Amino acid sequence: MTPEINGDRLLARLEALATIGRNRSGELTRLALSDEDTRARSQVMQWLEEAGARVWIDRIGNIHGASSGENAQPAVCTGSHIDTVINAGALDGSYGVLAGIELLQTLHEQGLKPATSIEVIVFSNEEGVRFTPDLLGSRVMVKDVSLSEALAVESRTGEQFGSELKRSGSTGDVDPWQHLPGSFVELHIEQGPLLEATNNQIGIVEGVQGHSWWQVEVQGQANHAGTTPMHLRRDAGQAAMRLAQNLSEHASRQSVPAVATVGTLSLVPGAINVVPGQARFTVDFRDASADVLRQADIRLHQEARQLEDDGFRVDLRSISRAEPVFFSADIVAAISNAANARTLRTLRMISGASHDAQMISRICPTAMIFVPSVGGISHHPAEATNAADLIMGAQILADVVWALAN
Ligand code: HGY
Ligand code: MN
Ligand code: MN
Ligand code: MN
Repeated sequence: MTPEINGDRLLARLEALATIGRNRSGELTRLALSDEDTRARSQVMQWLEEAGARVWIDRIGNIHGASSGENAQPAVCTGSHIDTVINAGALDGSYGVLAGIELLQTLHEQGLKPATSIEVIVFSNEEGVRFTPDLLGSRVMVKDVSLSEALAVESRTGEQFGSELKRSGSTGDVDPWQHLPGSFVELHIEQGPLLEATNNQIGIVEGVQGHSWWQVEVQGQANHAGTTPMHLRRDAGQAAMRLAQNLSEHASRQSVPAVATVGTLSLVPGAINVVPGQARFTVDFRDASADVLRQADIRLHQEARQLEDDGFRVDLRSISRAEPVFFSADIVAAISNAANARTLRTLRMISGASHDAQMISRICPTAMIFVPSVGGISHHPAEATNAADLIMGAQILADVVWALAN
């Protein structure tokens, strides 16, 4: 028998979690290990305890909550993250975490014990906004990044990840790789338009596209904006915008899902009447093909060389990279079976966003479940999913995890 989750409790908790980190103007921001994230972490640990889970934190700050099973097999794991981007929506990450906790709580209340234990993992610093690279908790778990490297990562304002972990009281003494999942299923909102556009209820995610993130610095010559003739300028702002435009056009000429985004840009000194002497910006490339992703990197280097030929100095620094992954056919089949059993309309798809599941898939059979995003909006306050879809997605997660654990 599959346990039936309590959808109303899930919705109420999503709402409660979304009040943590909301400022007076109504904006929700919980950057990794900020005071807001720290408060949300305590709340989530409290809910895990209420769900009867054994709760611990590992040395990179991932929170674990496990319900013990009859056997000693590695746990069937689920989970996601509760850190957010700036001015975020309420669902990205939080939904998967709270749906996992809802399953544990349901089992606890109904006195159901799985054969293999079921565990919820709340990964630290998934978003990578305050501390780059992203997916830090899962990267350390699978040894994509070493623990010491991760603890030494610094934010743009100079705080160290390790010190912030201590400050937030989030340091555990278990190595993240000491206790690994036997399988992993992550539930998430789609964050894109496909499910809604095709009128489907559940996305069966077969893989995640890769990403390559860069920090770029263009050095020109600052000068007086009124007196410096156009042909005598070395305007770093103009150069950066030209480069950004070329990357964007290049991505547009590739086939979907190739994308290129310049999401941050700052000009130095940053004054209305000064030709910018320096431009700093980030580039986010994504593609489902490792080859196309590499081509995008090469393109960036070619564009940088072109600017250098024009008299600028360009510095390129790779700040995060993840290769495209393809998920386990077995877990994908388990999701498909669960959705079919409830006669839901499903779509097989590749995730455009990054997720901890793409790291965890290196060490155990993994796949993801998506629910529709209204208007395809995410990383934005308007991020939304219909209540019925949220509840159904969480029930499918429960069905799949329960099936895998028994
Ligand atoms: O940026 C991403 O794809 C994710 O939301 N971390
Ligand atoms: Mn996100
Ligand atoms: Mn997310
Ligand atoms: Mn002057």
